[in-house]
Amino acid sequence: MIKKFIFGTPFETEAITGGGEIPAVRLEENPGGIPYFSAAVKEDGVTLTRLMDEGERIYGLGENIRGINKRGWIYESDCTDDPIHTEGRRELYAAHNFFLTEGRERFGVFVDAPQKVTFDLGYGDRDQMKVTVSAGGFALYLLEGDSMRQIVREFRRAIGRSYIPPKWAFGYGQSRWGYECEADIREVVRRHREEGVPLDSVYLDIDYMERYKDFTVDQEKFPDFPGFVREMRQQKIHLVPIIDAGVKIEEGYPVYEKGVENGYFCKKEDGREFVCGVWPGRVHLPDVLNEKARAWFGQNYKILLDQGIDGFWNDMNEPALFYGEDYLEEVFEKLADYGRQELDIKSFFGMKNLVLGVANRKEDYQSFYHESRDGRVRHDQVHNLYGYHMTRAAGEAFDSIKPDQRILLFSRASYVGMHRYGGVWTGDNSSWWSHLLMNLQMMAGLNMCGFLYTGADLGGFGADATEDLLLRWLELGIFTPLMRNHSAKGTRRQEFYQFGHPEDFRNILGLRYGFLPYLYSEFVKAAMTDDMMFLPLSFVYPEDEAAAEVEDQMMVGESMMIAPVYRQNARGRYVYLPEEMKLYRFRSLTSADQELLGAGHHYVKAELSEVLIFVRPDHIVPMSEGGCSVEDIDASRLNLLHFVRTEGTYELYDDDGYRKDVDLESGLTVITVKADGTVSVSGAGRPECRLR
Ligand code: MIG
Repeated sequence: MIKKFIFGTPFETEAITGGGEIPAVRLEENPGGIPYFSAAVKEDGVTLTRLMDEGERIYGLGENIRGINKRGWIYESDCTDDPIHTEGRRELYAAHNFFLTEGRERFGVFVDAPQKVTFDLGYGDRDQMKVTVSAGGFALYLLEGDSMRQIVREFRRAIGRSYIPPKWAFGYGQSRWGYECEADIREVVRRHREEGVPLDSVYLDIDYMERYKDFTVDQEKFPDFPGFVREMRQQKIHLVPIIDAGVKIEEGYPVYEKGVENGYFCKKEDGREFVCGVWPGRVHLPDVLNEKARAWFGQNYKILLDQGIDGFWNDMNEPALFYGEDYLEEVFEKLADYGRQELDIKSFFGMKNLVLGVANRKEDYQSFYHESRDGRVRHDQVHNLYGYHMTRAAGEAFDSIKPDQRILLFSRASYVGMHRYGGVWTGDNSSWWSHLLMNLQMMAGLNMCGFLYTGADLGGFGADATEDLLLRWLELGIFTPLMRNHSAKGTRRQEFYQFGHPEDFRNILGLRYGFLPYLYSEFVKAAMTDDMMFLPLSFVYPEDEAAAEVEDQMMVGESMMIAPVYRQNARGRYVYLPEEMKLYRFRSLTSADQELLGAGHHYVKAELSEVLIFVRPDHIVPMSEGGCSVEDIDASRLNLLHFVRTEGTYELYDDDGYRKDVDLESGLTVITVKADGTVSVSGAGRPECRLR
């Protein structure tokens, strides 16, 4: 059951597809009409307040810091480029305004508002929930249902089907901000292939471009780019270039010139283009909220598609501003003043903060406009939609340019609705053990908000990784749909071959390719049925009070649970089993031991390069025999992990990995295992299945 409430004149975000059919109650006319909350309308926004009961738990809010249960902190939806993801942060790159609460009452809330929204979930007052939407109109949806999972499904149905990437995008990707030229990339590929460590993609960060200009390729570093893309494809490698939001201001650069000619960039109040600084130096921001500008920006991706590229990542689209040009001039004037003074404590910090304050400045976001379908709108009022519509620009263009082929696409900034066009990576995390755990915890919230194709920078982006951190992180990463090792310029390099034990990496990553049929099947099924692929234990075992408190384990699809090790020097960990399960402890794809564990708490051993999975009763996990790339996987021979007491059935989905018109029914193979060990297979494919 969905109920809709509106306040003022909400900006149409297009997060909800078909929202027009849901009758809406006007909050102004009926402020007491909203169940569960009391509403207070003030000039600077509307606050909804509600008393929580003691045991109430809150899930959702997508990409955010802290635990699976979000209670006890204050979160802000205000897409921000800030690479320090510590426990004190309130906002990251995304605005995922959906949460659900489970206590004496159970309901979901989606705040459809593109401006800043604050979710105080027991921060100001530990018993109170306060949702504040800053000035401007908004729509609010309340969802009720018999279970948390059902509420999520209902929400997901309302926001439309999640993006499905090509199958190769489930392979391992190696990335590094700092791969400069062909030779750097060849080296990455050669090392993986030589050591038999699987690899499907290498990412091109900003250095591939000519002076950081979108849709260009540096001719000196890549003299024959299409030829190089082909060479990589022959090695079964996909190159995935980055696209930044800002377009360099440079005479003779067609993207810039076309944009100016047609008025496709964001403008200031005086009608002149807003100028800010990002990697290319001075840039304009494409007005992706303007339909025509969006279509134009999207068509530019064709320049790279035509050279053989079939995947992209969109960056800096909060949008991140190193500085706004007008303000920078003021800053320089003030600095000149400081330069004439002898600095005391006050003036020194004044100067320091002045300089630090030029980036992502609130007033700069208030100084430019979009030409949306609903007319002119000031950026800060729709700030959280920018990354969404930039990615939508690409996604819509792909539909017209490549109607029959899935193109990989994911973004840094996002809003609910973007999940239909692409995935997200979770931005500039750090090589910290706490971020390994955070990666796991975020998965559920992201899934709830429609983001299924998602993952973190494995090994951590900022700071220096150690070998054990990377190994442990990959042991989680082999289950996340987006599986990419990425790191920042200036940090310790973290390709597997920077460390001394290639066999460990070969074994762990090899397992991903073993699990791939299952992971791909679970992913597509989740997308097609508006379901989650990563579920907190409490979503599957709602009656189990101990399961509700588990913050470091996750259900992955219908058959298995994972419990990664996220502490340095640990050689095992405690796990909680809501029911009896079969533990498979993998040392490699071909070597695993099995153990039956009863419901309850257990200490389980997990040496540094061992991967544990827990199979649920009467469930099956089909595994392939691996491969060094996704296309090498032999889907016709499967080994079944199984824990069958009476009978277990698994519906395995598979397809060619490219077709856009996914049809679940026609791609399903039904695999049944009986207690006596008989295996039967029917449906689409007829893989040869053996028990393991
Ligand atoms: O301000 O392109 O999150 O993945 O390597 C840094 C360089 C810009 C931020 C992205 C990161 C990428 C980096 N970018």
